[in-house]
Amino acid sequence: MEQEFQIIQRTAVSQTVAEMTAKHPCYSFDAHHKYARMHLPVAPICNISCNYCNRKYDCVNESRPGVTSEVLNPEQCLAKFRQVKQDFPDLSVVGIAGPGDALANWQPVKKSIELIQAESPETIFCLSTNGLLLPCYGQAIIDLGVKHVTVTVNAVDSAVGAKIYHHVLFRGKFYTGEKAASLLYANQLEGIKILVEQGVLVKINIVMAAGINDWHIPAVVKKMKELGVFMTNIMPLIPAPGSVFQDFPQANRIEVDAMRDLCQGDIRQMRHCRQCRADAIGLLQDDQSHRYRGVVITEMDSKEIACR
Ligand code: CLF
Ligand code: SF4
Repeated sequence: MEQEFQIIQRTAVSQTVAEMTAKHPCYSFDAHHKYARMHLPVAPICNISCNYCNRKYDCVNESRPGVTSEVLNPEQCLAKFRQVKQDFPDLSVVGIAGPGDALANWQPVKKSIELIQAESPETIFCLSTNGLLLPCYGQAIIDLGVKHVTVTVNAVDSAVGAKIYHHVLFRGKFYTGEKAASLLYANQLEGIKILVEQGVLVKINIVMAAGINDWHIPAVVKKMKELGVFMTNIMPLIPAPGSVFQDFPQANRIEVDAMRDLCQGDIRQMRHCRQCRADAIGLLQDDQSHRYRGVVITEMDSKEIACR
């Protein structure tokens, strides 16, 4: 059977990116036992509203709804990075996965990355986004040297998307229904193309919601394959209390695995995702974030979130 590193080499644009990816605990199954990642909770604002989200919690596109993360500024992120790096010599990746959207908070995100890059050029950076602002910031992400970006794409059809997204706020305008869903999807498409064309390895997260988009997921995966993404990560919906979907059943492991098996023929499937927190730290299977909390600037407050 083909070894994982050979598969990565085939997809990555260069040997350097392949070697980085082999140390990325989410992009490489083999790496997740050995290499740690840390998330910088530097992105509190979100610009869309997913029906499975309650903004009192972290972004559900990458996280399990739980207690709210603290939010740090870039200097605090650097201080926290220094501390964590000392404790985890195998820390390979610094990611930004909320608690809102990485690109809706671009200035602090960029500054945090630059501060850490200056001190630790070997660190791999990773961003997670809903993709709405990818056409605006795709080139800036590339210029910053980020090679790993996750985009959550739950639908490639505006009628399906309209059941998942309550609204989208873009360039000062508020969109709902199919208009919101088609705008989001158009921007995701444009943004993913920009990234893939310039050698960024794009991972697609798909939240599987029973009766809403589960039947549609194979079509999403096929479209993402066409765009040249690296892998898809089909994740079960975890209904956040207080969200529109709070009473929806959560897909069980067998259903999610069956969907991954179905889509495996099209594209590589991530199967070791832990739906971790916006301030997660450590090996995927052994989160140590509780040891590093305490520098709180603002508790997440829905009144402070731009899109609500
Ligand atoms: Fe973080 Fe996400 Fe980067 Fe990984 S998490 S920004 S790609 S470094 Fe990983 Fe966590 Fe799953 Fe995300 S296990 S929720 S896939
Ligand atoms: Fe919530 Fe925004 Fe993440 Fe959707 S993209 S789950 S609305 S934080």
